[in-house]
Amino acid sequence: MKVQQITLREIRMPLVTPFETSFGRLTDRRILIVQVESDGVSGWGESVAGEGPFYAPETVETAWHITRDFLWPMLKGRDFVTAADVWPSLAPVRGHNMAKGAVESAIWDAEARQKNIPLWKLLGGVYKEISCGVSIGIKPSVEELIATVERELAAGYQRIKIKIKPGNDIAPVERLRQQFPQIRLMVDANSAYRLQDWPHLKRLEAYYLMMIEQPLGWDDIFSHAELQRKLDTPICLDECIHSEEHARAALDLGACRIINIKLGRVGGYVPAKQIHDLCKSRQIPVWCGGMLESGIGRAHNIALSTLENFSLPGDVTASRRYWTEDVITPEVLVTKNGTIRVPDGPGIGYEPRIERIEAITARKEVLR
Ligand code: OSB
Ligand code: MG
Repeated sequence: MKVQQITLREIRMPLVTPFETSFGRLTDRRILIVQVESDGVSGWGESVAGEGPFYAPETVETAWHITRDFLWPMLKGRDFVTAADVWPSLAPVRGHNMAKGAVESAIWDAEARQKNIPLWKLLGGVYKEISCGVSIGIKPSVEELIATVERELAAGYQRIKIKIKPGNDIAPVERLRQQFPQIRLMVDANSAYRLQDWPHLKRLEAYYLMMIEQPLGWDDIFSHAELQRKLDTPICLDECIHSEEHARAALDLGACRIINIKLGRVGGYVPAKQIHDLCKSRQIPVWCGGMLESGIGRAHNIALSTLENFSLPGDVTASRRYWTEDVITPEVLVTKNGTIRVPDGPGIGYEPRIERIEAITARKEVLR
């Protein structure tokens, strides 16, 4: 398969409610959408690069620059046997996984559409329905947090993750546990703590959390190993894991017992599957993380979540939790049991709404 053209679009989407993490508060999203043309078929991908370099070093601007000036020249004119050959061909570019992941996943979508099969089947997925949890941002008050958790549980979601930061951690977790003694509960610190905070983090163990996600430095696997030795609660790594090599290091060092996989953070389906397979061989469960994606990224997360070792509920949720109007049809829906039924249409299984996308496009560039 050849890629004849790539269209880059930056779309703007206001969030239904602001999303606050230990690294910032977000009200509107800027999202880079990638449309590839391959042998008469369009494939779609989404970069999870943020508005600023606060979750990871990449931004919308860097992803645009790297895609236009480096990735596209490496792909142009090449003939790939399958989308799986794309990722190794981008290896000369170091890092910039969010740029790579958007392009690579779009080409996987194109291949599945050319073969007229669902992407999840092309990937070797096994689940027809995936389990969903929610990620809840830091709220102005514990009352508001409790009300939000109540609403998400009523909607059927199978596990609750709340964002924490120093000064906003033990108290909300304690209150949630009093109110909901039975739920599957976890926290995500987005790298807000230091290793010397370990006695404080240890206090969270009173509330039998499923896991503590990314408590320490975004690129500090080593300190997580020391922290995990001090905790009984499993650590889940997110920010730290950019490749199969990182996953191997983390597991060999004992830095975590669970890994969150995000397509964009690792650079696409090929590295995501490598990490998935490695974890499976070590009996380490994985789950699919989310990055406040539009429907296109959401659809890719659903496809990825069908791989066998995605055995814990992911942060993959209904479109309407984030958007009044999504860019795909149908929108992503969640069942009363907190699951998403995996679509059977070709490619990502949802159709991009091109007029809607065009209407919210702030800039566009066609690479030929
Ligand atoms: O750490 O998982 C994270 C959103 C933006 C950046 C980082 C993270 C998140 C989330 C949101 O937790 C998950 C979602 O998309 O629902
Ligand atoms: Mg996280």
